Amino acid sequence: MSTTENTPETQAGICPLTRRRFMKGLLAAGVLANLPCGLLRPTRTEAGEIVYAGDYEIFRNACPRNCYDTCSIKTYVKDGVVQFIEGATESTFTRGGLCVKGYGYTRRPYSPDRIKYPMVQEGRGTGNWRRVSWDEAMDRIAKKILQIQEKDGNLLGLALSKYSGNFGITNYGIEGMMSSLGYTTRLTGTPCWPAGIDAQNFDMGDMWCNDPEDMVHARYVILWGGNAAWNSVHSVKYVYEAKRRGAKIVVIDPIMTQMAAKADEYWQIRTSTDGALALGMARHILDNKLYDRDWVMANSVGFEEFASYLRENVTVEWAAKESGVPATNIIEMAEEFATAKPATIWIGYGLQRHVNGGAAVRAIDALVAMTGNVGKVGGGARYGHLRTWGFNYHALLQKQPEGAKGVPGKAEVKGDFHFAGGNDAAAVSYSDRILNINKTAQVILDANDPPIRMLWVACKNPFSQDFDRNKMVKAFEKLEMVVTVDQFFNETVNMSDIVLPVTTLFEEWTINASYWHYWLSINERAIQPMYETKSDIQIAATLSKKMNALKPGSCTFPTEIDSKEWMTKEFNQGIYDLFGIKSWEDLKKGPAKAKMPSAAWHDLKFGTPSGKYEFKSELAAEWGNKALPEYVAPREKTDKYRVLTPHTKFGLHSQFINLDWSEEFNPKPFVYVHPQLAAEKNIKDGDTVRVFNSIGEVKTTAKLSTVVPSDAILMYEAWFRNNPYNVQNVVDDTSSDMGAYKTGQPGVAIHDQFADLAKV
Ligand SMILES: Nc1nc2c(c(=O)[nH]1)N[C@H]1C(S)=C(S)[C@@H](COP(=O)(O)OP(=O)(O)OC[C@H]3O[C@@H](n4cnc5c(=O)[nH]c(N)nc54)[C@H](O)[C@@H]3O)O[C@H]1N2
Ligand SMILES: Nc1nc2c(c(=O)[nH]1)N[C@H]1C(S)=C(S)[C@@H](COP(=O)(O)OP(=O)(O)OC[C@H]3O[C@@H](n4cnc5c(=O)[nH]c(N)nc54)[C@H](O)[C@@H]3O)O[C@H]1N2
Ligand code: SF4
Ligand SMILES: [Mo]
Repeated sequence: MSTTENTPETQAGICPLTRRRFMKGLLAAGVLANLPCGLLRPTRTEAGEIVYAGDYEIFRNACPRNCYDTCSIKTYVKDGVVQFIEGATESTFTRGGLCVKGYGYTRRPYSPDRIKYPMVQEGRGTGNWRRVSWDEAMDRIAKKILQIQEKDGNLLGLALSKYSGNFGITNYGIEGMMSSLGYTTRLTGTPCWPAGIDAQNFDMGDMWCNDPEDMVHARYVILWGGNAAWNSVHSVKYVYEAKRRGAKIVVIDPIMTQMAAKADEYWQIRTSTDGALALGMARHILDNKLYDRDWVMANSVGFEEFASYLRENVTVEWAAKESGVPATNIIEMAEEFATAKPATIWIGYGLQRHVNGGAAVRAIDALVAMTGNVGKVGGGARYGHLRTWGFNYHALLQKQPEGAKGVPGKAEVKGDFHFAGGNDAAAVSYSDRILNINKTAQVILDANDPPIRMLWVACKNPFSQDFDRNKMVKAFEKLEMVVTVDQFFNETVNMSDIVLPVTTLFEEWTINASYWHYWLSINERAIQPMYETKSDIQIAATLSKKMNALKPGSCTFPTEIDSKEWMTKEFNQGIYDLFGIKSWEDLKKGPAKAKMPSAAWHDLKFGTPSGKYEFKSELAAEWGNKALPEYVAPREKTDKYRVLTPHTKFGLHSQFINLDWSEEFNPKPFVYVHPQLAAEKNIKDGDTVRVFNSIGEVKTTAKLSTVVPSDAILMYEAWFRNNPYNVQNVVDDTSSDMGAYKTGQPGVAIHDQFADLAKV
């Protein structure tokens, strides 16, 4: 391993080039508008391929973040060092470009802040870190696991907190590692999109979206509760192309987002009232016979009951009053949507993070279905899909050691293992203890039989991304040992006893599929792992070696693994056929696109119990919801103003913003306040303010802005490395209405939060 040649010091020679490439990326991303371009002087071949002068080895990578776009990346390496990267041109989706965050990747492996070695902290939060060998780190960890086993007679005292830090398929080996140790406690579910997933499953029998590339064929596009201009930058070109071809673009969001600014029409809806707006539109469409009667008759059940519900309970005036969108505009939008063929709605994830979020998604789905837009090219209720994720999950599926005990009874695997944590369905007598990831702090505090003694954190930053931070502090106090596997010293690492350094995307093999577009990429090892970093599956193998040395048979995970081979073991004939490739090696030439029709539900064979689109879903009722897509009222206010904490342009959750390169153009966080609200509170632009409620407070700088409604406070979720800013101080763990059916746990009402604010 040539780690000695591959350090920030040896980087010095190439740094300016890497940096220029980054700046150029920023230019492309529109971040730096006035810098002179052409610094790299690339040339184009006749085929249009961009080539750079010099001798580079080119590798295939993929952005493994939890991002719609899952970009295919081409990585240029010289002397074992990443020089620069670009979006792969072979993917018509990535189309040669990355985002402002992605262009910062070249800094990530070489950042001086990176966690380089295993380290032990004497006293959580003290910063008193000491470098230790892998052997010592593993020895401490393995002995603790064996001690728990000894004390409790099982390993339910060992819990895993893992979510979306890296969505590479082989990273399901983290869940695999837990299974290989025994029956453990799993924090399952997803904070991200579960209410919408259940909603789409109740309506259609699965979550399945049209190819985003076919949005160009839409004649009318509603972007409802999503900010694609920041959160799925590569999709926006299809929105623009649809517009160029004559489509009308409408955005519905309480915040006037960047996406709203680019639309033809923007409606600043009252937060959490989307169900009312959708139902109001549906009522008008029904009354004016603008629905697609043939489609509804042939392909759905329960439409008559839905129509009765609308006639008896919904009027356009009521919808206007609830949502704040004027009745004349609801009528206009309903008529335009119903008569444009095809019309589509992109349902954002922000929309469903509410106590009535699943119900709202069902009402929006109903609008798309009743106008006959489901199953059509350029149509669809677009939310997400997992149709290209049919891997072997070889890394995930590990057996428990002989004689392992857990929760008595056969594992009841609710939902999809993508969300449910991969517990072993074949388990006969015992199962894992399954707890709700969206209530991580609470379930740690509540679990007593046995208590959670040890927490393994990987691909997850609970202090930054989970809810009710002050409760999380208390929960961590109850833990006897916390091990975090990460790249940077974030707040969760600071609250751990042991940290293990993990590889970046350039340093390990894996595969990346998208939950949005239809492309598949392999991720090659482009450089050797820096310092003493290891990937999560290599860490699992190292742990297994130690466990078995201390107590033979105590861990079934292989003790030596070849990561490249493990990547290849995830492929099967189904994947090859779907992507039209003969072998995974074909992906070395570039990403491949699934050979699927672009329209989800194109054959109109739905996955519901009736096989049809279900306006009325008994399954929804069984899971504690209304059978019809009825309106569910918003959460009662718990404080003066609503707090919105959506995603930022500059970071992906707690990732990217901490990099020194990013700090240059996004140095600090703000709370965005409407001038009217600011005036009431005597707050001026630039003042330090306190946003506070019953669970905590956030102190930061006010920025006055009319993009925010006057009854709401906006703070983007983020982690700044030199700033205690953390929105989870004021975001509690209230559940959303749906999610339990497919993901095992209800979602979380991230945007149903309230607080007051005051000048400091
Ligand atoms: N207030 C508020 N809270 C939210 C949201 C919101 O909108 N507002 N959004 C929610 C949503 S949608 C989501 S998806 C979640 C996301 O929550 P998380 O999944 O926790 O998000 P990330 O910050 O992307 O990643 C977590 C950690 O993984 C680490 N990591 C990266 N690569 C690897 C790797 O290969 N191995 C290991 N072991 N670690 C790695 C990163 O450095 C980071 O510290 O947050 C949720 N929380
Ligand atoms: N740059 C960047 N890109 C990302 C991410 C990131 O953190 N940064 N995160 C990735 C992940 S994990 C996810 S889940 C997606 C999220 O993608 P999106 O769903 O697009 O993003 P969010 O920021 O969660 O929420 C989008 C919008 O929902 C709005 N919203 C909140 N409540 C309501 C409501 O009641 N009604 C309506 N109509 N709108 C509402 C918010 O104001 C916000 O503008 O993006 C992915 N891409
Ligand atoms: S964060 Fe999203 S848009 Fe940016 S490089 Fe990664 S996948 Fe692409
Ligand atoms: Mo997410």
